[in-house]
Amino acid sequence: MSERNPTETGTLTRTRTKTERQLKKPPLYKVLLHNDDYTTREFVVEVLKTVFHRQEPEAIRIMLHVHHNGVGVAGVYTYEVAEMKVRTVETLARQREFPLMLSIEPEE
Ligand code: TYC
Repeated sequence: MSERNPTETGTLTRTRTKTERQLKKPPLYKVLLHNDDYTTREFVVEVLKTVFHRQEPEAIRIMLHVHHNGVGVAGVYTYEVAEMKVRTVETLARQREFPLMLSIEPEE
């Protein structure tokens, strides 16, 4: 369907077809976990399972990646969800007096 609508300035606008319409995806953000010397491996695996919905083997793999490389991706989300994940994990970590650090960065 392509209706042409003249405007006062003479510009033509056209209604977009369904395939032409931009089904815009929101920008996505990585939630990064950072290594430290005090947070236990068990706690990191637990948050990866409970907050980031990882299965145990994947949680262990991510935790070990962070332990050996200093940083790793816990999950990828919209900005608001990413922020909430970070706050939730920080709250859980501080309750246990762990210094666990997280950050958010845009996905390519
Ligand atoms: N390096 C910690 C230890 O040896 C484990 C750890 C892994 C801590 C990942 C934080 O994001 C982290 N207990």
